[in-house]
Amino acid sequence: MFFAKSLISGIIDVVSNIDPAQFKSSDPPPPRRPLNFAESHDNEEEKQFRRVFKQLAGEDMEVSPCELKNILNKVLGKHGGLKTDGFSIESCRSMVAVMDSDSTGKLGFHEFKYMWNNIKRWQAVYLKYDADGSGTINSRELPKSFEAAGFPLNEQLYKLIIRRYSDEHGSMDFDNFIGCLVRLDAMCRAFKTLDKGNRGTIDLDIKEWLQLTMYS
Ligand SMILES: [Ca+2]
Ligand SMILES: [Ca+2]
Ligand SMILES: [Ca+2]
Repeated sequence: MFFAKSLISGIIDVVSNIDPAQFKSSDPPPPRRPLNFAESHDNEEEKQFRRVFKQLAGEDMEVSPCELKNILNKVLGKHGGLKTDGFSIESCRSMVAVMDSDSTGKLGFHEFKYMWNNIKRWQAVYLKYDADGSGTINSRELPKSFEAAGFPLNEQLYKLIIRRYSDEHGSMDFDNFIGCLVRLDAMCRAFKTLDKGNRGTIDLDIKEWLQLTMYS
């Protein structure tokens, strides 16, 4: 009982001095539309992205957690300036879950493109705010990098994130950084969707709470 009490008051402490209006979670992915790979209004870049997506996603035209893992490890692990021990299947399952707005269990073109653009942006943030050039984001570098990514949090939340995503020396490597931001972005979007009157609070019953937390 004591544990539960202190846990809850801890959460309330953390939440009470946070203003969700400050968070710049990116716009949600546009609703699913029929995939027609010759959409006439596409510019060259979009066409190229569609071609690449077709190859990555395979016959079902959707990116599964396993496909996502291969893509991320192939493409992102190659950058010399960042350290990573590779994206795990568990972290890819989590990223797919929080991005899967149409509940197919995989990422369709728009869901994938949205996440990919965010990852590219956050990769640039990671490299820029790795001030000591260690290839990882330490606890001093974390606040500025998260602010630059659009999420000014408070000290308590940074501590909690370090506990969950960093190693025992407080350093966050690239796959953890991306996994954390994909989740943070998705959770902020979920909050904004549920907070219909922009009151800064939401009401959830147990089923809604579990729906939100168990598929993430
Ligand atoms: Ca696939
Ligand atoms: Ca999906
Ligand atoms: Ca560093």
